[in-house]
Amino acid sequence: MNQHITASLLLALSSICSATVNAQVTVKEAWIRATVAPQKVTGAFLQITSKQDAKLIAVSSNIADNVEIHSMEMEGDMMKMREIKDLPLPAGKTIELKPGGMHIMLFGLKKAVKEGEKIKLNLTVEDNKKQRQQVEVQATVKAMNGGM
Ligand SMILES: [Cu+2]
Repeated sequence: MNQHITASLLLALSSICSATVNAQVTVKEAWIRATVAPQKVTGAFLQITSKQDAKLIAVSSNIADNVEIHSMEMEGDMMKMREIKDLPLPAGKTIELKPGGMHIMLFGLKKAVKEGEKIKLNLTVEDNKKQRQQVEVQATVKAMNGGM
């Protein structure tokens, strides 16, 4: 009887532990560039670190119709943005998305985003076992030149 109770307790504990193990992605310094009314596009920036090899495969936000991950690459003399389908997150390495570099782009904004607001971003991260995890991030809206 006692043994049975111990076993189910262990089982319960181990499922709690595996839930914690999945929380392997940390996001810091998330911010979004403020917009003025007619503007339908803006950029989001953050620092993301995964404890395991993983990749960022999607970002969404309830204020935008479509969200893409972009890289900036030189093409001749021009900097060009290109959509990245998945952004590799090597174990333990902090990947920085910042103005002039890789960034998240929000299209079809449903409203202007104002300085000081908090906007929710949902990140989908897939590990090398194809297990997906949702990471919810609160990004702070900063003025046009904030953080540059
Ligand atoms: Cu872009």
